Amino acid sequence: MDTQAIRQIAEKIKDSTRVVVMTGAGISQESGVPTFRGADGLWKSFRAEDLATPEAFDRDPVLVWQWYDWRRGLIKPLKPNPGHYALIELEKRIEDFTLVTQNVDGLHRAAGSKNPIEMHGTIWRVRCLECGNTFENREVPIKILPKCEACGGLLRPGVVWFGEALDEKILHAIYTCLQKAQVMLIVGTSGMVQPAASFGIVAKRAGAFVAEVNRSNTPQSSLFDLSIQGKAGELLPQLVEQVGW
Ligand code: BV8
Ligand code: ZN
Repeated sequence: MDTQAIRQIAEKIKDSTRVVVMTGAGISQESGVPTFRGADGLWKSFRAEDLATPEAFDRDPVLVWQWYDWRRGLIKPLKPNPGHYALIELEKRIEDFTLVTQNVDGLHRAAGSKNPIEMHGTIWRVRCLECGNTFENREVPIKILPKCEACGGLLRPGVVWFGEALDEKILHAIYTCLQKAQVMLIVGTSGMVQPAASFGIVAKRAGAFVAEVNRSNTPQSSLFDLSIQGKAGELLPQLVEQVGW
């Protein structure tokens, strides 16, 4: 455990009022949610291009819904882990704290995060392709193919697929907080998916101290001020303790 590095980040956080944290699938791994590209990867038996795209849904909505239904069933009983809860502590104590997550599992909200920016949406919301109605749906299993109660139209998962643009307002909010951040933590992401993968550099160029928390080195590790290796569920609570509020 790199205590020196944790101490260094803790000092930066202690002296800051504007902190942004971005998380990826790695922060949910210790809750039992398979990551996307790791050995236990969700993608293991499927390729992203096969399922998490609008073309795939047009081609075979039943297969795509079977995959999401399987993931929802997997995630439903899972609980946040100490890594999620450590971020709640930061949220409580830092004047201007923003949590951005690539994850669609809903575990940050379940842990009590007040206003996580779920930039890729959430697996617990659905959207009607006919009337655009979006609403929460936690049915497991979900009836395939699910239909809109309002208009009978086909529902799709309320997530952002590859090849789909992110919500403009969400992107604007993210870039605004990246521009003013004094510290950015990047937790549990392989840095493979854009535009999320560029956020660390955007914050760094705007003057933030950027630290990566990941079980292993990533292609981006050398771009940041610090990169500490270890499990988010262990390192983040240590970091909060080190700040010593
Ligand atoms: C867009 C929702 C433009 C769906 C997801 C070529 C170059 C650049 C970009 C592109 C390109 N070709 C295509 C693109 C664009 C594409 C993209 O980036 N593709 C990649 C694959 C190359 N991006 C898009 O399409 C985005 N939209 O660009 O729009 C546009 C503009 C106008 C008009 C039209 C289009 C939209 C991308 C959103 C995709 N949706 N999710 C769903 O989940 O079903 S992305 C998906 O990947 C998840 O959200 C996930 O969170 C995310 C990123 O993965 P990670 O979170 O990093 O997970 P991964 O498994 O990879 O890594 C886990 C990490 O955790 C590892 O590093 C591991 O070491 C670590 N770890 C594991 N355990 C722990 C741990 N760390 C700490 N503790 C632990 N215990
Ligand atoms: Zn509808």
